Amino acid sequence: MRIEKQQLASINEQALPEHRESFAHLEKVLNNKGLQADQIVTKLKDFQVAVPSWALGTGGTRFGRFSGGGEPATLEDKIADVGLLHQLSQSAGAISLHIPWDIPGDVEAIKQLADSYNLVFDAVNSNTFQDQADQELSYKFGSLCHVDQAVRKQAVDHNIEVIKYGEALGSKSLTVWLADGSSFPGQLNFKKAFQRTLDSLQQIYASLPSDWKLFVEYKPYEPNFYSTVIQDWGTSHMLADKLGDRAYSLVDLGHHLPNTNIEQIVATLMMVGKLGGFHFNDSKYGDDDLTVGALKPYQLFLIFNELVDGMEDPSSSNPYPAWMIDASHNLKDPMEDLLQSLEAIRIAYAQALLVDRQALEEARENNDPTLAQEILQNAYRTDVRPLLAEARIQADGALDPIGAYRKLNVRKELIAARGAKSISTGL
Ligand SMILES: [Mn+2]
Repeated sequence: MRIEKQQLASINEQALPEHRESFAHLEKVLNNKGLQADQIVTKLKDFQVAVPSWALGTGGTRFGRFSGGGEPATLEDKIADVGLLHQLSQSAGAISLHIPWDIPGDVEAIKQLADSYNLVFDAVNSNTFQDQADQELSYKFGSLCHVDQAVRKQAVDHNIEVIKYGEALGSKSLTVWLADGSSFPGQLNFKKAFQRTLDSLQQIYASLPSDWKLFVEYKPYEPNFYSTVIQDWGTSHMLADKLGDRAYSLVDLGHHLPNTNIEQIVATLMMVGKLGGFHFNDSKYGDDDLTVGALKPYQLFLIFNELVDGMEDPSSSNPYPAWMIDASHNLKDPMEDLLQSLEAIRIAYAQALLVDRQALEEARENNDPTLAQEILQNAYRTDVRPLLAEARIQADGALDPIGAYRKLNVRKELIAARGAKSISTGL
């Protein structure tokens, strides 16, 4: 399904006068603070977040999965769904593929299809956390860390194959997330497991094209419940540091123990130029993979405050990070959920752009925590949604993406085209 430009324009028309009014008001408020609304709108238009190919279907839990209708069963359908999200939000201009769930058959046709929706291919993701039907050796006891050299080789070869698919599509990075670890004390030799993982990653890194980056993701627990080989940002950083200049850590919001100070991790990694990518989601307990901003929008703002600080620091050698939503939805329409996540990410980004960094630094130098809090919360408590809406309007998107999605009966149309029982590959 493709939405005609005219359809969106007529849906937008009704709410346009109200938007113009609230944008003009906000523009004035920001102006009084010495901020240019149009500059922030431009930054918002440039801020694109990748949608992973596995997020378009209804997610499940280990207790079951309640599929919705009209799910994309093929890579072509998934690209079409991300295309719709991008058309509505003008902020989902990239797709991140998971191999082997989404192996491109006809690469040229896939590239053309993505291009027709103005989508590029972001990081490719390997999968050595589950066994595939045609797989020779099992990953039950790990992949890159496995005690058996043959299993490690199979996992390394898989990652190299994923790089090849990514190269054909124009991707420039590989994300490695490992489930490797142990569920019982004594099961694994921690030191040997780390060394074997490093050795395997070094082999993958050696196959990385010269203009590519390797992202090492970390996670404290699950699916293993006693130890994870790459358990935290420090371990991920040790590996990235040993691998070389093109290896980076990747921060996934849900991959921390409760109440971890993620913004501090972000600041520290950017300080040493080693934050490569970022996965957005939200959680209350663990890797809940809930809608971004659903639970902790202030934490998201504090994280963006550090991200913006790192990105705007002229002395920082950190590359522009790769942004991706990494969430799974078992109740909502996945498309609506992704639209909510895209909005929450950009709200936090826009709020972080409002922070008066000079005044904040002065407050810090003066040991004035009260003023520092005022500065941060003044930015956080500003309703920046008219800036986001303006960015969308200027880019021919929807004034109200979810409203437009519902008015256009997108899900109903997708069910009509794909059936009520189509099931998406993935989690
Ligand atoms: Mn992730």
